Amino acid sequence: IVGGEVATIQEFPYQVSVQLQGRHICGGAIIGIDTVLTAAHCFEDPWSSADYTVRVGSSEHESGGHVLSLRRVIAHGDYNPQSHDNDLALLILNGQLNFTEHLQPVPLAALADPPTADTRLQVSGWGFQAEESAVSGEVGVSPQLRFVDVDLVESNQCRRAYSQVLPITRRMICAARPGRDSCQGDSGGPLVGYAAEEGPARLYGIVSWGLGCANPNFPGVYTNVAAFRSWIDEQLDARGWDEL
Ligand code: 4AZ
Repeated sequence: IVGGEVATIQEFPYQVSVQLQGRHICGGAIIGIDTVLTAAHCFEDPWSSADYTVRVGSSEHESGGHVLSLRRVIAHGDYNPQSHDNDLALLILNGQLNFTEHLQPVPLAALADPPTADTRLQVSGWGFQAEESAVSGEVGVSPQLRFVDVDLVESNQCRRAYSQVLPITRRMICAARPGRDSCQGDSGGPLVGYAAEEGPARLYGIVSWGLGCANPNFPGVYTNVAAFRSWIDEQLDARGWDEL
């Protein structure tokens, strides 16, 4: 998270750290009693699901809360690592979560309620606080969860920004604000929005990709969660039958 502030887990109780062999690699969001939504690109490497865990209920990725192993990883079948299209995966946890003030699911945004310029958007994670961290490799991820406010970038504007780079599909949404962005290590984590003054956070996006971090020419690009509501429901329904 670039240009943000330290967050408590009570403020982002759906935030999880996805870990490979005990090291933070990605964020994720709790969406059900045993279900986490994250990015498919977090699972590109040829590791088995036994090598991954998630830490829930803690604002520190290295301590606190609970660590759970994965029963199953369901990456989207049409995920394209070159175009970043369909960049999402469901993680089915081994065991059920006990919801507390530190640990809560976040409701998914609906296609009928797209974000607007007025939607207050926040992205959270343990990722790099500057793009240069990626180059020097010295700073690395933040020990403490951080968050930042961003604004929706209208899709045509985002498409123009990336016109020489990659297509921005309807399955992506873009967000930016000067000096503020998600960055490496925030991937898979939640972009939530508040449609009204009061009212619950909704999960609008999953941190997916972008050229650099807080580059004024290139917004952050997020998987458009609302576009995958039926895919998510289908996976979770099918799972119910499989496991009977
Ligand atoms: C990454 O490398 C990454 N500024 C994540 C988010 C963004 C850029 C890169 C968005 O995982």
